Amino acid sequence: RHKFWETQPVGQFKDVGDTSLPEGPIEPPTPLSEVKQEPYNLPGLYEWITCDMNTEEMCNEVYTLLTNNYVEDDENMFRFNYSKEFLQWALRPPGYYKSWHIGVRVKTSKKLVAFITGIPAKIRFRDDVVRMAEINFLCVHKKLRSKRLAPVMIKEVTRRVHLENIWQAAYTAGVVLPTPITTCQYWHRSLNPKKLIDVGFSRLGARMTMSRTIKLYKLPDATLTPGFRKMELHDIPAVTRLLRNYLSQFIVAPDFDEDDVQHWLLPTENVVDSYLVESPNSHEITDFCSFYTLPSSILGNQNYTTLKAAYSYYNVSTKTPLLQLMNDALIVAKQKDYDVFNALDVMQNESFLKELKFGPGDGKLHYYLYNYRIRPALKPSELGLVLL
Ligand code: YNC
Ligand code: MG
Repeated sequence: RHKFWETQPVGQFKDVGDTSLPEGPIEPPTPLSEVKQEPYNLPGLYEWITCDMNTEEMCNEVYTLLTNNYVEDDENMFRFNYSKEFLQWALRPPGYYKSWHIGVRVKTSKKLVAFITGIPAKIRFRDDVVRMAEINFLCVHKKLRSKRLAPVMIKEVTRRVHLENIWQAAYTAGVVLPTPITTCQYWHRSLNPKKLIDVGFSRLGARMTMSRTIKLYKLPDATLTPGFRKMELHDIPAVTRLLRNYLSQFIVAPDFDEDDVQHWLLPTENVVDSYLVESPNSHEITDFCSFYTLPSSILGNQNYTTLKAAYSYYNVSTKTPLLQLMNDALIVAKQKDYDVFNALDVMQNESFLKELKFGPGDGKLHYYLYNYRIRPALKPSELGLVLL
């Protein structure tokens, strides 16, 4: 059934429930001298390129490919519209490898028609911290689909990851592949219900009018928690301590150091927003919340072209109840004119979703590890990892 995935070192469906298989790497690393030195073969009309995401031109080309060809919902009403600033942030974390930003061009026209990326990350599974690649932005132009280009893209990024002596990877997908470590659900909290209904993102509930719906989702004009403020550069050590301690309770989570926190959590306009609670008396940093900005193009609507969405990222509560913290996150997102606030049911998110009027979405998100077996599958609440 999965002609490609059956050949890869991933948990296979036939092995689900086989308790004799050990957790950890499925295949041992091979000596670097045995890693294939030349790129995989592409069909003759195409060529590999390494994408330099530092240049404006390359960013524009990648942005255009993804804007027109990346992930859509099941009904093809919306398509992710990652901004250029977001792509530069997502693809250039501390220690990134340019060689892991891989494009495929048409030889004659030079048009970019496919893309896949990796970034380095340290991911902890139970007590073991493993150097991994996080694989994202796999995209094949709509006109080149179903030609088995994706397996070549995946093999090529794997080869380039191996060349850096890294043998494991983490990735998410909306499709079921062999085999998810967990399956999460998206939840959506309307901030601008009228627009969401107008564009077909949500529907007016039974026995609901538009004015009752608007009232239902209304939020205070200002945040409620004393000491709630935007994260700043000098907060990095305190936020790193808070986050490391919090993430230690999950079975799978990133192992962030201060450089990672600076990159992934220090606010970047229209990319990532982070807030914290500084105790008005002790000045201690007790709580933290963050979200990233990922708009979607609205396909074929007369009145609107983009949906402005915030995605819950990492949140930590020690003193302020998580529910109250996330209510303040909703309030700032509303102030900043987001239409919807999305969250997965990972970490402790279940504790606030229903009460804060999030509704379940129809999309599922499956999490995977490459060349690393874990048994049995996790509950979403045991996962402390959010990929972009
Ligand atoms: C997918 N999303 O099952 P089998 S998520 C992985 N992730 O193989 P073809 C996928 N594999 O089943 P198309 C996949 N989608 O026969 C499909 N596949 O074994 C598998 N969409 O290839 C599929 N972006 O080229 C099948 O299919 C084989 O032309 C079929 O291309 C697929 O970024 C795709 O959803 C997704 O652009 C590129 O549909 C195309 O359809 C497309 O004939 C819209 O491929 C955008 C979209 C995916 C977003 C993402 C994570 C990707 C993870 C890749 C796996 C990484 C493994 C770890 C590598 C490093 C290892 C180290 C160390
Ligand atoms: Mg193809």
